[in-house]
Amino acid sequence: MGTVSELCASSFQAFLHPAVKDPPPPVPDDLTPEEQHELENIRRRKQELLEDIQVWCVCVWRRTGVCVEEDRKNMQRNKQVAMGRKKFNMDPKKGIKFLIENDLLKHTSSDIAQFLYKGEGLNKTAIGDYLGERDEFNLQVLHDFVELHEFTDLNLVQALRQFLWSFRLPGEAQKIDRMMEAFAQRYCQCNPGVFQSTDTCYILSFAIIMLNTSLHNPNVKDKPAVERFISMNRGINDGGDLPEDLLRNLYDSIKNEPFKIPEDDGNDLTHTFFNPDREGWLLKLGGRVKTWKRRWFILTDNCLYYFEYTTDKEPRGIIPLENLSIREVEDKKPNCFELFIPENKDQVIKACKTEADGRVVEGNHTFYRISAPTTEEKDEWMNSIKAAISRDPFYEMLATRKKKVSSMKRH
Ligand code: 4IP
Repeated sequence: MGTVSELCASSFQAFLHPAVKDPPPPVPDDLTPEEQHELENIRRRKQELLEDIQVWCVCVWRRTGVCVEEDRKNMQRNKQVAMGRKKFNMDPKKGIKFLIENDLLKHTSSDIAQFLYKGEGLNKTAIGDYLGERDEFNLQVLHDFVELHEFTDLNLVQALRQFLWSFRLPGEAQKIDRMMEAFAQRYCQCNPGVFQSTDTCYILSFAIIMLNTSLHNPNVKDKPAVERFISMNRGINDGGDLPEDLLRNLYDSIKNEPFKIPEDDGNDLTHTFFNPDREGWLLKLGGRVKTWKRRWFILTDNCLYYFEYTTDKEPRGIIPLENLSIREVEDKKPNCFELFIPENKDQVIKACKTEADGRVVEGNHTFYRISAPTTEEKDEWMNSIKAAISRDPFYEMLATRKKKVSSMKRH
């Protein structure tokens, strides 16, 4: 006996190409009329069954045919989605464009937000980069993305944990500002009445992130106690104080469990907000007179100080890093880098120095060229200085908001 599929195949062939019907075999005449009648019934039934089988086989064939086609299409689609994800991880905008062009994603902010929120196979740094973009469409995606988070009845630390885990916060201050603003708005929308304003929520969120760093980064020696956390956040609720219980709970939550940062490669929030200060010997080129001097450098408080000896109490010079940029440069001296004012060649950098007679005067440098003893030290100094430079806007952002909320009390 043939298999079902063989039977189907032959029946199907028979259905498509019906053979010229042979006349039915004669009914044996040694049968009784009842038996002859029975035989005819059996033959008719057989014929009906054969026809049913043929119809059934066509359906099966059609269905199987469609399935195969659908499987093929699905496989193709999955392949393209995987390719889209890869492209997204390398270049988020290109990846989204590819997915839209191939009808794998609708060109609407809500569909893209869903795609990012689901995040399947997506790199969280790439998600953060896409959400941080400033154009109108991306801002709408950011808005829709944040709306997908459900923060109702979560305390601020729980909500931050969820939010900061859904993508990797980019390092750029303006991007962080937009994202944290969107977060604060959503949190207040889900939990009306907890804070007087979204600014309060925003400021407290930053305070919590910084607390996380202070408590869990081994480079930060000064671990604030809960009282300090409470006093640091005085007056942030539109001029009034937040309930102490609420602040204590948030403090304990962070103390007991640090934030988890996606794709933690060491360049995390901890490093964004607090960088361990650096000190060491470097060579510095003079301003007007181009002589190299070996100086003891200390990086702290967003300034670079240099001393003649490590034991000197007064620095020979102070370079505030605000508004400066840093780049690697080639020189006869090895491992050189330079501090400069971006897009400005001739402007003298705001800095001060101590003259030989003890007078403190303004510096004369349009750039500060510095040489490190080794490539590694050059990289470390450059990274620390870069972080110190980029750290400043956070404080500015926060200071602006703090001013705003504390002024509310007076009006
Ligand atoms: C000096 O050269 C030193 O390099 C000074 O560095 C430097 O001041 C002077 O720059 C430069 O003229 P001489 O000692 O050979 O005279 P330091 O102060 O570390 O000794 P900076 O501003 O780099 O501190 P000008 O710009 O003053 O010429």
